[in-house]
Amino acid sequence: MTEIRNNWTKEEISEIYNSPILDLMYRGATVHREFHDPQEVQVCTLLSIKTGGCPEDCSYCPQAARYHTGVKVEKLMEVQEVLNSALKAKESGSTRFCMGAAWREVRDNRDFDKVLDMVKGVSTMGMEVCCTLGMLTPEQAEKLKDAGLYAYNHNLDTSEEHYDKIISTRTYDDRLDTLNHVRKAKISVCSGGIIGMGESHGDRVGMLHTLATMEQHPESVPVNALVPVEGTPLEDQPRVSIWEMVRMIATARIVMPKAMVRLSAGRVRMNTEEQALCFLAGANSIFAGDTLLTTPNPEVNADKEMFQVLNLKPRKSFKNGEEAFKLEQIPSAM
Ligand code: SAM
Ligand code: DTB
Ligand code: SF4
Repeated sequence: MTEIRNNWTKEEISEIYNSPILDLMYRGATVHREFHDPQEVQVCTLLSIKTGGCPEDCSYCPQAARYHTGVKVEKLMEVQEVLNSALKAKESGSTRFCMGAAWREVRDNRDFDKVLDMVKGVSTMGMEVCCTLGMLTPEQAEKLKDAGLYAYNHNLDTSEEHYDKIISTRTYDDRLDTLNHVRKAKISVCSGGIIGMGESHGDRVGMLHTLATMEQHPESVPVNALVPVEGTPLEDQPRVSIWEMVRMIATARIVMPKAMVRLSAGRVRMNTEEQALCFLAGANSIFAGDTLLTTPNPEVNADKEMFQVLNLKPRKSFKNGEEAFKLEQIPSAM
């Protein structure tokens, strides 16, 4: 029986990450089978509710106002438009709907009130509703929780050491603070990162170490491969090999056995065989739909075919319902 540990050392995680690839995949697959149904993959949909014009300088991001990327700046979408999209996502089989805004932080204004209405609306549709809106105060986290928010995405993106080479307009501690506010508001935590931004293997291990030594692991860990976008400082980064993606996924699975490990950005450059390796290693979620937030994603039909070929079935929503309940019971999260 594998125990859930929060006392991993960097050396232990590094040893796992650097183990022979077939051993690593086998171990990831084994832990995966102990905690999850390996045939199940959760299908999620992303919607960019507020696109572009962001004041931050994240070097990977096509939505930062300071880079010339061709992303058109748009104001916050209307509530009804968002609810229509959510309904379509549900009808096409998604069980989690994530709304993203190109904001540095949430401000207490009419736009936030609209987002609260969007959250209320989507949560009544029976999907897991997630938001990614930048930094939050404890009070804003509470308001989102009261509106019915199930999960909040806020990625660490990379290691603490590499962070200031990627982003200068906020700190790693800012990121951790928001994650704490989310946890305290009893919202499910979604936090992961991106590989392929010039980081070392040690940086990848460092990021996983930060996540895996949190008092409570994030319930959801997205692993993104950089989608290099013309006009961003990282436009010329070489593509990461599939083996690096597999290493990252298997290590995340082994050190955070219960988490949903999400094969996120970068699938558009992977074939079915490569994605199969990721599922084998422990990934159990994808984003479906022709676009992620602003960049392309595999066609819905191609994903349907992949599910058939790999005998995968979409996972139902709220299978971690009991986890959400447990969150209420943790005194330190009060
Ligand atoms: N503005 C909010 C924030 O930064 O937290 C929410 C939206 S932001 C676009 C959400 C996440 O998308 C980022 O944390 C990053 O991990 C991921 N992302 C953005 N651009 C990406 C890219 N080109 N390739 C891979 N992942 C990317
Ligand atoms: C995450 O880790 N990946 C998703 C979701 N969380 C919000 C976003 C990927 C965005 C890729 C770049 C784009 O499409 O703009
Ligand atoms: Fe803004 Fe988020 Fe993009 Fe950074 S990742 S530039 S905060 S939208």
